Amino acid sequence: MSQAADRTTVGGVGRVVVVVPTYNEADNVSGIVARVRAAAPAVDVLIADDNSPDGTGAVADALARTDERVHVLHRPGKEGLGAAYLAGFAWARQRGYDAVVEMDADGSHAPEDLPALLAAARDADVVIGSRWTRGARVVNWPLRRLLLSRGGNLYARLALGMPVSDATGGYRVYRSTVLDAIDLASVRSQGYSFQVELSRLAHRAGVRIVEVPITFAEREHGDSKMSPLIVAEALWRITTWAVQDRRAAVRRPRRSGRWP
Ligand SMILES: Nc1nc2c(ncn2[C@@H]2O[C@H](COP(=O)(O)OP(=O)(O)OP(=O)(O)O)[C@@H](O)[C@H]2O)c(=O)[nH]1
Ligand SMILES: [Mg+2]
Repeated sequence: MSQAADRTTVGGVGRVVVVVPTYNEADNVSGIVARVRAAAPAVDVLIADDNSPDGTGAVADALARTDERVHVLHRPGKEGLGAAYLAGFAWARQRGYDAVVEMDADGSHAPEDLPALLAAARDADVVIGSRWTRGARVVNWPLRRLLLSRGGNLYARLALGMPVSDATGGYRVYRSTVLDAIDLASVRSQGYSFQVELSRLAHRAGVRIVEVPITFAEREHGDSKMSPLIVAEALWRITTWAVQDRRAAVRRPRRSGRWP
């Protein structure tokens, strides 16, 4: 492999872009991009900004002007995390990337964990940076957020039958083949149920999903976009999918030898 190829590909994975959705992250975006570029120099970065009123888009443009590996997708207005990621995935697929990483801008997902996620992606189709697997750490999270995440994940796992400990987590690697295999046009989630919906679609597609422990830290700057509406959307969608799955299971013919 030539030196130029070495600088633009991740061994065993290929060309990788980290999609960072932003809404009012002007105080965070420069730091997170610098940390990504230092931790994983071979990856590109795409900031998907929803016309943040605090000027995040202009900060992102300034970063892109000084680093050709940094790109910006300006979207007209706030449409939620799911829509921003779908636009970022489409951007990456149009440009032939082999893998797409999801990462929050607020520092909760440590870029320093990225090499471990990318290493796991050599033998997996989806890698989930997990808060709830052995070796993971959650730092500075208030009790109500811990309970919400543990409870939400327990409900998602039981209701949907997925062997995933952190189905709501948003620090992930998707190989592009997975994004090609699942029907992204069917995705309706706006908030963080987007992560559960993609976990479900990947699980149903039968791809290899692995979890890697991460150190997750509470954001230091800016405001959370988490809201009761986002929690309600997740609960409602998970319940709807669970009912659909059970109905489909009832309709499927039995495989037992006792029945023709
Ligand atoms: N483009 C875009 N990004 C968003 C939107 N909503 C949230 N984000 C980004 O998605 C990431 C996660 O959002 P957070 O507000 O940190 O939500 P969270 O991590 O679930 O909640 P906290 O743990 O409280 O921080 C951050 O980088 C946000 O800026 C949106 O509507 N559009
Ligand atoms: Mg956050």
